[in-house]
Amino acid sequence: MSRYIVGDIHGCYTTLQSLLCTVGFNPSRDELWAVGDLIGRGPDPLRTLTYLANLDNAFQCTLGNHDLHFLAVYSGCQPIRASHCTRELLSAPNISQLVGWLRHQPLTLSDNCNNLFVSHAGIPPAWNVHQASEYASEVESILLGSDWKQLLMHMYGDQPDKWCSSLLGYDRYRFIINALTRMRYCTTDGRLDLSWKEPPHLEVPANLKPWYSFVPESETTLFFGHWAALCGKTERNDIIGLDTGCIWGGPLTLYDCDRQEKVSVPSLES
Ligand SMILES: [Mn+2]
Repeated sequence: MSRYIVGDIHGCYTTLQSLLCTVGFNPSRDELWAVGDLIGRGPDPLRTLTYLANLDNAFQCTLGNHDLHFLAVYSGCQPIRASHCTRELLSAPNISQLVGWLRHQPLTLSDNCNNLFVSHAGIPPAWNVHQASEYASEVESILLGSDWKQLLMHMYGDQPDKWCSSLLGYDRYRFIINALTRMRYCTTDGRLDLSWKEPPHLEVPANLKPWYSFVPESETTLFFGHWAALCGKTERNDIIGLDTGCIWGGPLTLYDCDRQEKVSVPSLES
């Protein structure tokens, strides 16, 4: 059994197949994990979701901001945007099964035996990986329950930007979702900055640092996607960025957990 963790797929089905073929992925033997943003902007969301859902137990993922946004569009909380390329998916005959499957996906994944942790964006300064999983599960249970559409309706917005364990209701869930699916930079006083997207080697305001620079070194390896402009470069061996911007013409990348190395293929989407 091999485990592979793939970066942001964004509906790039053809490139995904090329990458899985390159590493010899076999769903009857191997496991595929994904950091989220399975769909959104890319050309083949229907084929991508159908393929991944049909992998059954051979596949696990964390939800990304685009996956949650798609659920919000499906449930009527947000308008359809042509640039997100989800119109065909919304009218697919199997859409209610696919939406049900998506709602069952978590915001974090971990393997405590192998010290692996995955979330779409990372973890904010105030949390360790155990807290991140615990807070994620609060949102996951709402997403599975009867109030899931209300959650999606209230998830938009950048506030509150600082964690406090006494946060309640949609403010609490919004912070958890923003931290785990949208964060890139945090301020030196521990707030999420959800506006700055440039990579850290370019000029960045002095009070902003990439979220991972607040993470103490530990035995756990953190995997994330979301930040295409980083091209996977974090300067940390224990923090592995996997979004290499497939949707912007860059490669699609996965991490081979056995060999402990990244494998990339060029984008095949037009
Ligand atoms: Mn994202």
